[in-house]
Amino acid sequence: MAMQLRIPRVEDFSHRLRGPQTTARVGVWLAITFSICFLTGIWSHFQQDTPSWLAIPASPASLYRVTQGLHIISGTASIPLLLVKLWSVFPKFFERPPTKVSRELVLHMLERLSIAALVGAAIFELASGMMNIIQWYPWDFSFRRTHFAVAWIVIGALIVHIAVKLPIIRDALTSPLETGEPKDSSGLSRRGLLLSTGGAVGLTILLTAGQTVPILRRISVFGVRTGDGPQGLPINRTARAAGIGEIDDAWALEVSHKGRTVSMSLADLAALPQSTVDLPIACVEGWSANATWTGIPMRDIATLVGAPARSRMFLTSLQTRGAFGKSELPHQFVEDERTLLALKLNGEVLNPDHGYPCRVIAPNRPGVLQTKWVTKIEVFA
Ligand SMILES: Nc1nc2c(c(=O)[nH]1)N[C@H]1C(S)=C(S)[C@@H](COP(=O)(O)O)O[C@H]1N2
Ligand SMILES: [Mo]
Repeated sequence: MAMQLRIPRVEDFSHRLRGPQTTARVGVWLAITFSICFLTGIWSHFQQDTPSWLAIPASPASLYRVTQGLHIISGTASIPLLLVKLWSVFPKFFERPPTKVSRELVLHMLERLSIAALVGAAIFELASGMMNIIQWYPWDFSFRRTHFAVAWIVIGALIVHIAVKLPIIRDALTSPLETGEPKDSSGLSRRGLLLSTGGAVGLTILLTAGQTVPILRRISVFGVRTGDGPQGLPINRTARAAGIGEIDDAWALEVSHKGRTVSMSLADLAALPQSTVDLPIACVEGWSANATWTGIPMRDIATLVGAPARSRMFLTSLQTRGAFGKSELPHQFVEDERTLLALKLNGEVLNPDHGYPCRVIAPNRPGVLQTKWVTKIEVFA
């Protein structure tokens, strides 16, 4: 018997659960999660790479914890939504374009192109975000810059897509959910399909939100770093992974301002007046946790070298490889009395993996800027 090979047609996929009523409703949810993800993503980018016209406030202290938690949760929740939405429109992939060169054909091609851009960019964003969370970088480009750039493609193509489909969307949302003859034997209704999709989204959230919401910690098995680390706080990168050797008595912190340099041993630092604050570490990868920190207010370090309390600082870590060994502390953070050069975590001397002998901790900062193993501070008025 000869097998007939042919490209499938739209009709070959007919399934009564597909159709605009399903697609539009899942689409509304996807538009919501993508918008949250986009806005919190732009915010995160600005917190790490602040444009000169923007001054990130030090309060509320947990702002970044909330925005970045939302970023990761809305991104993760988008995955089941995107899968169901793609399934619901999949047959359209086999739609034949108009055969004659015409205005219709041009419009058809433009519409297909914008959808290709949207789907491609959306999949790229979700996949690269997930890979960043598990710290797997099988690429050469800068994750953050690329993730940021492609986000604009997603949101631009999404706006075009919604505008083009608006009549269909409006129709689908106002027409009854259950229409059309059952075409197969599965007993699932559209309502049932939407409810299971909602269930999958809820489960995804439950399984990931625990990395930032403490009461969910136990059930969030998908959370990458929900586990405790030393001193009750997860570790982003261990001292060994950062190439930090033994800290001996020769260790000293160098603080400089206008050509004047003060060198301080750990004993010198411990002899200065100490403050204790509760502040979170909020990693860009979505995990966050509160902790109690004890150390010297950065503003006191500034005044120590004759600089005003409202100064800027450049911090240098003992870590020389990688991009995380340096950070800048804008003046509103130096001035804030909660910003510390921390020597202790949860009542104990910093564990080497948490930045011993000293690390910065400031309110409302992405974790990546809470530099560990600080060895040099340059103060600028
Ligand atoms: N020198 C240095 N500081 C660093 C890092 C690093 O890799 N090197 N990681 C940062 C990141 S991404 C986070 S989330 C926090 C985590 O702090 P913790 O490991 O003490 O929890 O440290 C930050 N400080
Ligand atoms: Mo981080």
